[in-house]
Amino acid sequence: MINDLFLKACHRQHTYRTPVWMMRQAGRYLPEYRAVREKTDFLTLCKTPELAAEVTIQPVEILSVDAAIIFSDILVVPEAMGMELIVEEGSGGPRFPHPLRTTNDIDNIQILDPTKKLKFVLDALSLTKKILAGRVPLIGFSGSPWTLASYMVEGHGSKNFRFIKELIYNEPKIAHKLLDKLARSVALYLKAQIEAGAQAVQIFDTWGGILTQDAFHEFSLYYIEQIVNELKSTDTPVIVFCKDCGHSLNKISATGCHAIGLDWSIDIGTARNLIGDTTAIQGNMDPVILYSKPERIRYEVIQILKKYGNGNGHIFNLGHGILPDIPVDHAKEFINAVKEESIAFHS
Ligand code: 1CP
Repeated sequence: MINDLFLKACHRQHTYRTPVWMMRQAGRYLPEYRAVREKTDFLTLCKTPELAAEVTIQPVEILSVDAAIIFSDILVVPEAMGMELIVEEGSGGPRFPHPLRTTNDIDNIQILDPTKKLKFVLDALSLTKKILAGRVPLIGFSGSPWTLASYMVEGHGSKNFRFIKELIYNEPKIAHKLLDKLARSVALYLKAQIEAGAQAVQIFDTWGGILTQDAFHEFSLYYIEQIVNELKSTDTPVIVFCKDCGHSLNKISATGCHAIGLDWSIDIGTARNLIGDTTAIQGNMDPVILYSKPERIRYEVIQILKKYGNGNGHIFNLGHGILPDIPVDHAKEFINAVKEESIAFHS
């Protein structure tokens, strides 16, 4: 491994500077990604290992990030469990035309066999790892059971999540049945990704923050903890990113994950004090700051480095995915600023 800063930071070991990567770093803001997408629809790109590997490596070559994240999507999991998935070009976005709305629908959902149904992701990981040849570590990922269930029951992104909330409040046992199937499936999926070459895995709980604290613990974090436990024997770093869940950092840390992903709504210094030096922290610049002038981007990077303070266990990232129309030069300034300015904090 030529650059293992990211893996060292996950384990809270000493590094000479803070490693940095960006959620959604393979994406539309890169002209090279748009060139591939002009010739290929989104799901074909996900399902063709050579193309997925190509776009996974683009930000490593163009921006020199310290980790690659496999190009895929969280929504291939419900598709592999038997749901039809449609991704429309343009503003439509991904959707499930037949969302889960009855007990029968939920009973029909099959536990995932990743080696059969998501072999394309595993093949993409093996191929990408081979091409990377140790330049940077490769991250695998999955949606959390709660976030996947939200899409499966709503059918698409939602403003108030009426249907999934109706399910947890009116039929909690049935909601738990679905979440249990998803937790087993995600654990099998992430184990298979690790076997295929993923050197760390991230669980995206994009919609954990729409719940009350109690409901978050019961319907989201409980299942994330099951998955973290299942992965312990692999000794592979697990990053848990629950967006808008600053209220539960101690509980997230108690799952035994190696790193907590932070969104920008919580001060990273406060988060570090709360968690103590037991769990690494990943984050947390507001992705919208990348629209501002390069000098301002650098200033904001320095503020986060100062708030985290001296020492190990910080993986720099945005607080959510990079937006599709960010100028590439601004993304480069972000990466370079972290690399240059963080050395002072690692004496
Ligand atoms: O090319 C395109 O225009 C499609 C846009 C796109 C991309 C680039 C989608 C559709 N997915 C992706 C890739 C993707 N998705 C990655 C790639 C690896 C990387 O570089 O980071 C990852 C990690 C994801 C994960 C993902 N998909 C999440 C969790 C992270 C997050 O952003 O909160 C979620 C919620 C999705 C669902 C999804 N996929 C795509 C869209 C537009 C959405 C959001 C749907 C909605 O809520 O309406």
